[in-house]
Amino acid sequence: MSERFTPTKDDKFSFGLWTVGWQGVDVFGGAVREPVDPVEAVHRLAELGAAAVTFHDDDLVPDDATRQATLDRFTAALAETGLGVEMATTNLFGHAVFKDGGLTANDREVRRYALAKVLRNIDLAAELGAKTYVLWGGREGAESGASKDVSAALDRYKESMDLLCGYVRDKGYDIRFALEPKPNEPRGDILLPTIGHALAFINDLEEPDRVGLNPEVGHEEMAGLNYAQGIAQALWHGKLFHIDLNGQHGPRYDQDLRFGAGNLRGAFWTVDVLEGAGTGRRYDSYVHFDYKPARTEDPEDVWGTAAACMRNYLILREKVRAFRADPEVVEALAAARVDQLALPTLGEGESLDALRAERHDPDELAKRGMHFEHLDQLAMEHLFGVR
Ligand code: DIG
Ligand code: MN
Ligand code: MN
Repeated sequence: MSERFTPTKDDKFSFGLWTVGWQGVDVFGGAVREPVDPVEAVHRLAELGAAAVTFHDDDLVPDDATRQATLDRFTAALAETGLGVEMATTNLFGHAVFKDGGLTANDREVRRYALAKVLRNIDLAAELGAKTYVLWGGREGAESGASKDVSAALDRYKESMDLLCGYVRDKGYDIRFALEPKPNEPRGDILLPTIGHALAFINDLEEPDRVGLNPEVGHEEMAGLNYAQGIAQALWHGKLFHIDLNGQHGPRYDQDLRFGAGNLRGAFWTVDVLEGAGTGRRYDSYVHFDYKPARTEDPEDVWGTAAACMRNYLILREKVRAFRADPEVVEALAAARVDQLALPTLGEGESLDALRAERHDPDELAKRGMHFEHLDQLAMEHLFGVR
């Protein structure tokens, strides 16, 4: 493979242990691959050029009997490779106890167990230097209306988030929380299903500044939404704390394809937004992948899929930079009046009366073409690799 798209730690790529460790299970079939030792994952990902790893508690320390020995081996591997732990999260979805969720389970004892499980892994996250703690409420939801009092569930979600923020504050941990929306699967309908729902929820927390988003490509696309537009709004709110990149072909089951292997145009615009998209509001945290190597792949192929996630990002980043630097694109952006959108509608010190006194001819205004298709064709030709 060419040196041109070889990742380095400066690219800040990171992977969940559960990704390369995915055993290929699906609803209709069991494991096709053996579990991957977290220590092997650290070494292999470091060799591929990743900068960090992330984990659920159960990915790394599933039981107390081996907890300390595993942590000793894991931290030794981090030291040997220079890989960091940039994010951690809790598995509140795998064990049967969470069949009706964790933090919003109807069963109060389950909620208390879930909260304690999160608190324990926050301590470990802080110990390992993670600065982001993700909460994906995959089981927080329902299949039927009467079974879940949504208002009460949101009260409990808020209660938990406020308690967790208070805990991090009192402990002095340098950790921020990132909520990960998803519309459905495994629950029929999941609470906080999209970026918009999660942003609104965060506003009602006691310490909203401690909570942001970890949007995943496939989850917004499952809801029929535009991921690039969603993360642009999250950036606008100052809430894009983390990202889960992967691939998805629109509204269907959660495919968790390697990055770039789903909606490729969407991946191009996603990288454009993350890189600053001309607006300068760029994402400067880890480029994290949450994908699942296909069931068809053998253990060695899995590492190739991880390399491909990073390679696809670097290829698209080069294309996006070429697009933004292309003089014909600069011209086409001006013709599309994209720069005019950055101008306040009301002039400095201008009164609304002055604005209302202006006379406009809407029929004349309507004749102004926007030339968007030419601009989009240029983008596609960069994506095709012919510019
Ligand atoms: C699934 O999209 C979720 C879980 O893998 C995990 O809780 C989170 C981590 O980013 N994404
Ligand atoms: Mn995810
Ligand atoms: Mn997913």
